[in-house]
Order: sequence, then C-alpha cells, then structure tokens
Amino acid sequence: MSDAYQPRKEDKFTFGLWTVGNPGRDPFGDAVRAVMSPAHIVKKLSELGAWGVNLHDNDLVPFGASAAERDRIVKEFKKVLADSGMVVPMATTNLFGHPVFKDGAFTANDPKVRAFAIQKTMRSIDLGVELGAKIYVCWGGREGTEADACRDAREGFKRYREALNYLAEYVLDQKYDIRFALEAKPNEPRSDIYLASTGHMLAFIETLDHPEMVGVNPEVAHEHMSGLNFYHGIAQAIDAGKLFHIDLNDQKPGRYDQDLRFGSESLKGMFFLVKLLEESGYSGARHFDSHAYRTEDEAGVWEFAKGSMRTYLLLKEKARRFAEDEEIQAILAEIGAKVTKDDHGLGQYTKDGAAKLKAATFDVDALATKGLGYERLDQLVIDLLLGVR
Ligand code: GLT
Ligand code: MN
Ligand code: MN
Repeated sequence: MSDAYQPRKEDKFTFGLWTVGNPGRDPFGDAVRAVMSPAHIVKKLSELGAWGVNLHDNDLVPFGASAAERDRIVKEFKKVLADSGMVVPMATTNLFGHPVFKDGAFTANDPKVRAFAIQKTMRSIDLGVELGAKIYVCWGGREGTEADACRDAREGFKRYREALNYLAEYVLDQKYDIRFALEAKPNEPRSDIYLASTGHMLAFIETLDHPEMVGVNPEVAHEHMSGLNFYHGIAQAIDAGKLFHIDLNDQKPGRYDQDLRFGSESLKGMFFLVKLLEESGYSGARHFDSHAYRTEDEAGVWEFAKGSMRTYLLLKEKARRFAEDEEIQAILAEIGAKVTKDDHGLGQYTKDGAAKLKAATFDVDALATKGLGYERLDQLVIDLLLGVR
C-alpha cells in the first residue's frame, strides 16, 4: 500500500464499535464472526490509522448494568483510549434493540416508554461527554409505523420535537459542550420511519426550541435507499451550516440498508462527495457506518476497515487532480461553472434594475440551441477516476 494512501490521525477517520464489531447476523442467519471486545477494536483501529471510535451506550455498557459496573467499564475503556491515542468524537443511544422500543422510543404511544427513552438518552449523553464526545447522534430507527392507524402522524412529530427540546434543555442545564446530529432513514427496521430524509430533518430542525444546537448526520445508504442524490443532500446541509457529522458507506439502489464498504458501489457519486467535503472546509469526523460482508472472518473485517479509509484517500487525491487538471478547469470556466461575484448577472435588486430586466431582450433560440459540452466534461471525470488521466 502506497504511503500517500496511508491514513493518518489528521484524516479524522472514525468507525462505530458496532461497525467493525458487527458479527454478521442478519434476519435470515446467525452470527458468522465472534464478538470482538471494544478494547480490541480500539487497538486494531488505532494501528490501522483511524482517529477514533463512536459508540452506542450499549456497545460499551450492557443494557441494565449497575452503576458500579458501568463505572468500572468506562474507567477501563478510557485507559484503552488513552493508551492507543484514540478519541470518541460521537456518541449515541441504542433506542431500537430492546423489545421495549418495538413501538418507537420518543414517539411510542406509551408515555412510560417515552420517559424511559429520555432517561436512557440522558444517561447516554453523560457517558458520551465523559468520553469526550462533542456530537450526539440521534437515529430514530424505531420512530415510525407499520400501521398508520396507531396514531396521527402529526403526533409523532410533536413527540419527537418534545423529546429533542427536553434533551437540549438537559444539555444546556448540564453546561455540556455537545451538539445534536439527526440521522434520517426512510424505512427499516420500521415499515416507515418518520423524517425520512436529510431534507425532512433540515426542515424539522427549524421547528425546535434550540435549532442552533441541532444539525444532521446524513448516511449515504439511507439517502440512496430513497433514490436521492447524496452529494446534493450534503451540499444543502453544508449550505445551511448543518453538516455536524456524516455516515459514510455505500448501497445498491432500491434495496434494504446494505451498509456496504465506502465507495464499493457508487464511485462517481462518492468522488463528488469527497471533493465537496474536502473543498468545503468540513472539519468533522469522516465516520464509516458500515460493516464487512458476511463472508468475512476477522482478517476480512480489517481489510474492510483499511479499504474504507483507502478509498476515501484515493478519491481525495482524485479531487486534487480534478482541481489541477487544466483541461477540466478550462471547460468549467467556459461553461460558467465558476462562482463569480455577480454570478447571476443580476446584482442587488433595485426598482430600476428590475424595470431594465423586464424590458431586456434575450436571444432565447441561441441560448436554447447552444451545446454545453457536458458529455466531454463527464468523460474527463471518468478518465480521471479510471486512472488514465
Ligand atoms: C444503526 C443504524 C445506523 C446508525 C447507528 C446510530 S445505529 O447501525 O443502522 O445507521 O447510524 O444509531
Ligand atoms: Mn448511520
Ligand atoms: Mn445504514
């Protein structure tokens, strides 16, 4: 492996404990790999060049553990982190695994379930803060329905909002330095999940009491499940100042949530994504939320982890070459892709200007028949990605 593609801490690559730790269980078959301890995962990932790990409360502390047991586990884990130079930039809560959450957590019909979900989340935020996390991810996997007769969907949003408002007040009250990142998914494990896409999340955030504390954590696979252009979604999140975190993986269109290795399926889309992340000044973690194929043993899991980071760095290098490619850049200048100060040719609105614009004549036929040359441009991108440029 060439050194140029060797991950470094500065690359900010992270993996969830649940990702490389995934033992390969699926709805049709049992685990194919042994469960790895968090300590082993942290050490291995550090050796491979990752920056940190992220976790759900129960990836580290078993459900129902006593306070003393929790404290012992956390103390030992902190030592492992320190010894291996790894950080925990993001934490989250498992609000989907236990049967108590079968009707949702924040949106469940039973108020006791909703209260339990808030209690579990507050404790999980405490844990995250103790480990140094600055981002708290909220993925509402069970916040949805099979039978829409069970509640007015508006009630679902209201409960979701109440929960997030409550948690934001908790964070403020505790003076924690942590922000929320909401993760959308259209379906699975529920038949339909509320707030199905990053776009839905962005709109919902503006209805919260503390929108400034809340952003998004988009996942490649989840937007691709909805047939959406992930690159566009990320651009919108960045434009809104809301890209707090990102889940990198891959997905074939129209299927269940595959959580495939980053870049293993949608190379071109992932190229534009990496280019955007790198050029936008996004400074958060590059988090891989994916897992190795079920065919793999532990060695295959580490190949998966190495491959995820390597592909990101390969695409980053391609983005650099795109920016330095004279022919590509000349075409971009020619077609008006470059952002200029007065890029709409409109300038600031004035009464006079609007009157002139209304009276102006356009050679519409010439504009309509002009070829734009995007075929040539796109082929140059393909040549670049396939290594002949
Ligand atoms: C679960 C889900 C992911 C979320 C994780 C955070 S858990 O694996 O499929 O997309 O990001 O809760
Ligand atoms: Mn995810
Ligand atoms: Mn997923």
